[in-house]
Amino acid sequence: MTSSVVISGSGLWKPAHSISNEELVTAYNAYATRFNQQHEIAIENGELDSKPLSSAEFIEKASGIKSRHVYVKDGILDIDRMRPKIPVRSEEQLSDQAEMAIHAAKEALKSANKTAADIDVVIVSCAYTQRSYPALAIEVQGALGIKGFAFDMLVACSAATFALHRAYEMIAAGTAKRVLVINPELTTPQINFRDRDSHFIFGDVATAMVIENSATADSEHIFEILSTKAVTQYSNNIRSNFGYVSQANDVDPFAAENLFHQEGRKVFKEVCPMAVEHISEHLQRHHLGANNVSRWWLHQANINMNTLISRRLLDRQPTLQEAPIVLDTFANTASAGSIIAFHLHHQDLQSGDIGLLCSFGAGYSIGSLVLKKQ
Ligand code: CO8
Repeated sequence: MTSSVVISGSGLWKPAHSISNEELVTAYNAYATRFNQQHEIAIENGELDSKPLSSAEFIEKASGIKSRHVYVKDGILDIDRMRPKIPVRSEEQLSDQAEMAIHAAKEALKSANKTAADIDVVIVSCAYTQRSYPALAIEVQGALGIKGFAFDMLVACSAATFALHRAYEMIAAGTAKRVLVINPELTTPQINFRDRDSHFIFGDVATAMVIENSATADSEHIFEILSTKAVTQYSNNIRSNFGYVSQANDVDPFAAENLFHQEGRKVFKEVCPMAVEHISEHLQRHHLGANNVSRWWLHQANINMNTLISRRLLDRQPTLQEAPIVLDTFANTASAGSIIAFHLHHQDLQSGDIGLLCSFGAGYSIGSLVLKKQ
């Protein structure tokens, strides 16, 4: 039997805390109402814009999101703070994101039927890392007792799929035996909870996958990676300007313009056709049509985006079994969304079934993998 590159296990860790749309909107509206009262005269004189009120109904209709998991809830709903209160850890302690990563990594190792001794590469890939160095991946490698090498990768919402591409290439080239790809998406510290347009979008979570050669894979659910495809196209429509140069710029690194912000409608209009074209071309590479795909593990930013993309591909509305939605309870978890969808919805597939894993988001960036159940 010829060898191939496979996903042999996956893991998911979700924080114990969650916030419903109603809780989030109550806090935001209390903040906005107080702001408008405090600045009544400046608003009347046209010197300041009033803060518009948010609505739980709008959020669910526009995005499909009902609630989100958060690493730390304390502080987010406090209208005098409106950001999570994450206690600082000493340099001797495990960092927050490394801890999140390890939870997901352990589950992925278990489901792949592997131990830390079997892994020789660790990639931590996500939208943000909480420091520049030492790499979180090396911290995770050390904490798990993994030999070999480790590195971090940042590609916003496509960080997970792009890291899977690197893992696939390393296994195919024989430069690694087994790669652990982990996505600790700690998004809440970068959310502007005072911004009505984006306060509801994100949640925190960690996911992980083990990639190896089929010759060594012996887990219950094994998915061959038939191929990978990536594309990027520069856009200013989703930005986070927070960065290490802020000190030299003499700007507040946490000012609104440096936190996550986007032109959501433009993103929607521009990314959906890109994703449809990308996925069609990727499937054509294998002489497959959309109707040959049994499972769509799509990026989880907005239910209306997923509906539009899958309708254009299939010429019909897919069932929830075909194209699972997890963003209702997880919200947008940056690069982890499609991996959560895979993790929770792959066990029922039969040998030979085809699945498509795809992320799309900031950059813009799109990454996909065509998978076949063994
Ligand atoms: N409550 C009530 N009304 C609202 C609210 C609210 N919370 N927010 C906006 N409105 C209003 C608007 O002001 C507008 O009013 P008006 O018509 O009077 O101007 C009206 O509702 C409609 O607004 P929109 O047209 O903006 O509403 P949409 O239907 O487009 O929905 C969405 C907004 C949900 C943001 C939608 O556009 C969307 O999801 N777009 C796709 C965006 C996307 O996928 N972005 C990817 C971001 S993630 C990424 O790639 C980076 C990951 C990095 C991680 C970051 C961690 C922090």
